[in-house]
Amino acid sequence: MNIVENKENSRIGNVLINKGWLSSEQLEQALLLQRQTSQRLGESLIQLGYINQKQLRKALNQQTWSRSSIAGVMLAASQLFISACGGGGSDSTVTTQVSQGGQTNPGPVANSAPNLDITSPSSGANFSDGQEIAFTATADDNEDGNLSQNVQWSSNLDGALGTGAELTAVLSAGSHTITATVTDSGGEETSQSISVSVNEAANTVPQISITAPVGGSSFSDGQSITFTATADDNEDGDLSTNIEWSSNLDGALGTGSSFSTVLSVGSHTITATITDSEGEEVSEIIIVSVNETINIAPEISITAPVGGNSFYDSDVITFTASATDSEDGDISQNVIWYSDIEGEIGNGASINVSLSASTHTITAEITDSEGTTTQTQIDILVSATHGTATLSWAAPTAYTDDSELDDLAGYKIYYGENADDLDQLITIEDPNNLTHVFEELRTGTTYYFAVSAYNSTGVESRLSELVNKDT
Ligand SMILES: [Ca+2]
Ligand SMILES: [Ca+2]
Ligand SMILES: [Ca+2]
Repeated sequence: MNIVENKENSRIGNVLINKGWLSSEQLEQALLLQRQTSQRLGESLIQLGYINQKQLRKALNQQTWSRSSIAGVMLAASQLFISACGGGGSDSTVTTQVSQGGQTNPGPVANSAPNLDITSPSSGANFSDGQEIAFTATADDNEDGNLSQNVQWSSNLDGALGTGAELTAVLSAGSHTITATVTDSGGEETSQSISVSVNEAANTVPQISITAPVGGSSFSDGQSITFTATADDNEDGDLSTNIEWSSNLDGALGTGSSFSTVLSVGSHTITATITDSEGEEVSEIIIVSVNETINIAPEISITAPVGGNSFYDSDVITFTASATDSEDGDISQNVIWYSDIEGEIGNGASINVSLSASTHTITAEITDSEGTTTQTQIDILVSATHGTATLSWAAPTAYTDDSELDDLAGYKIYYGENADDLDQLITIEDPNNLTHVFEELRTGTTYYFAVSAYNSTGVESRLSELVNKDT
């Protein structure tokens, strides 16, 4: 069939082109359709709408080699070339049929066109951008044998691809008509076309990851915060240096994979954004808090005395405290001391003080530079202490004029802490009592004592000589 067809094709095609009814491009398309459908060229031309049956008949009538017989057959059948072929598979069969129409000349035995078969890829195959595509074809020819190495490949988009039975090519993105063509030594050419699609590779969005700080982190006012992120892209590679950072409170923060800055107080939504070369943008968000600086209260402890200890009011008690502050350090020297009984009793890390007899709640108080005060308390018991003195004297027996003293009524004891001012008095209303014990004297002092006697009429003697006692 091919032999006959090709012979017919070239001649009918040329006739139609010469008549201006067909372009060479249309003829090429019709030949492609014919090969893919195994129909006759005339059928393909009519199916494609390039010519009508009338034009075809006229063209056939001009064929020199079998004009009359073909015309006769044509008139007898609607499917012209199926009838003309008669199902025969060789040139000679056609020639015989033609000769039945009265043509006695068998005609020249023409060179037959080569056969061509694209074996790979299959028509309609899809490939991705940049993918290497293997093209293979086989071609043989009755006269020339294997012509596979002569197959020439071309793309309607990319032009000539090369020559050979096997070819590898990377095609541009798009829908290609790939045509393989082989020409035999007689100049007969056979082509086959397939369509393949090369899909534009889709751009992928970049990826971004904030590595610091951890989302939800809190910072203090004024603290420098380091932000770090990585960004990469399938197409563009590492894009980390292009990361753009912003805060919903503070606006743009900077650009790059890592930087440090101080944020205003508040809850910040931090956005790191990367944009690839195709304009695809991806962001990651974290929330960080910046807190108002919180002053930490100072700490204080009373190191001496131990709470619950007992003292005498005569004791000098040493109070010691330790006070520290996160912000201010050791501020023990600022401790202020109070007694609930006596009020403020001193200030400093250590004080020495005597307290009145009572149960005292001692408060040590410290205030830091931010005005925050901390107190600590202990209770101590201060007991009163009393000096004692026992005073004894002899009873007088005579008045100063040596007359008998027979109405002695008692004694008066004058005493005090000042020898010149015995400001206290005890009256002993018993002339036979010659001793008195003092139990309520203040300790730590010197008391002075003198005694007088008085008679029943209240007349008092001179004072005895002064005696003293250290308590
Ligand atoms: Ca040939
Ligand atoms: Ca990309
Ligand atoms: Ca503080």
